[in-house]
Amino acid sequence: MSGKIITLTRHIIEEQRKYPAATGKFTDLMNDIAFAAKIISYNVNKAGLLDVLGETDNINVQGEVVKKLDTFAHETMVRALDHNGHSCALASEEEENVIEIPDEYPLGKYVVAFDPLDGSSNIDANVSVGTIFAIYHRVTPEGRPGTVKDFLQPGYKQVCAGYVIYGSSTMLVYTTGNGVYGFTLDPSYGEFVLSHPDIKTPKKGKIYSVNESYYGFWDERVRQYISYIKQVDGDSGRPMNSRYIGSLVSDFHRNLLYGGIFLYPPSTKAPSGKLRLLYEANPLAFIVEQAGGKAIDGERRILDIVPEKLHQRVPLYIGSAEDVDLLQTFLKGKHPSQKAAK
Ligand code: AHM
Ligand code: MG
Repeated sequence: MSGKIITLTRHIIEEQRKYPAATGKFTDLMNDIAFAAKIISYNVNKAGLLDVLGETDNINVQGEVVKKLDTFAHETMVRALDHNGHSCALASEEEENVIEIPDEYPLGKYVVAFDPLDGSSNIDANVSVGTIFAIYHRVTPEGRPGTVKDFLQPGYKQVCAGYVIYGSSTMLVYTTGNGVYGFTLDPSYGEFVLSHPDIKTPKKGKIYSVNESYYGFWDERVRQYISYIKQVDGDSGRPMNSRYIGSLVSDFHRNLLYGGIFLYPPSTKAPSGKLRLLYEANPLAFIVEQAGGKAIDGERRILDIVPEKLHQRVPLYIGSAEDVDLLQTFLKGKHPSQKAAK
């Protein structure tokens, strides 16, 4: 053991030193996200104790009932990020419009889009939930508040993407395009400590994660793929193993470490799927690609999609490269087993 403890702050500072033009603003911004994550983590962990569970009367922009902890996580992120002069606007799953920086605070060169507490419908059952974030450079002129235009950039332009998973331990995983790094929160001294350096996802995995109750609402080709990976054929490693928590960060995190594929296909009920491009699909796509995996919407690379709306939904197929490739072969109708079925 080297005895070297690398905290998140140290890691970011050392990474930023590689860029002589770095101003320190990005380091500040990441520290603010980490601070928010610690507060959210603390509150998620004691949720049942503090009577913070249960539903508020509000309906969010997606038409879903907002849990109290969603609201808390949203407010925590906004309060942590709005005053340090690194951002010119924020966007949250819980807020229909772009969140402006209050007049009394300086404006910065970044925008941050986030899902403050993803998977929150599972919280009452103690299932792991997460915060997902994506950071971009603004594209509108400096000195003025940011606008929605700053957020409607394709995912490959992300400066940084990450998530925090509030699980059996709290972990922050992020990339700036130089590999994927995971930090585990040490609750005794409140620091994120590097525990997973340079995460790589297996080229091929064993796990598939999808809400199979929608089977009857999917396109035939998606059904054919799912039927195929469930067939018994030891030589090709089938059947694959089904794992679905219904909490994106948890499903994604497990598959990132173990290998496999997560699917949220379009259906006749939800023609664009359910997940949101800006603060769910894009950040996870950036991370998976940096870990050697792939993410597509069925036809396109997720990171190439130019968003049209802040809360745009997108079908998502994400995971190990070979598993995503196989799925794509099915979506194109080009797998030999599909011809045999005709
Ligand atoms: P949320 O952002 O309202 O929490 O919804 C997103 C969640 C994801 O975490 C998860 O992957 C998905 O919804 C599960 O959806 P479904 O219940 O349709 O399988
Ligand atoms: Mg969400």
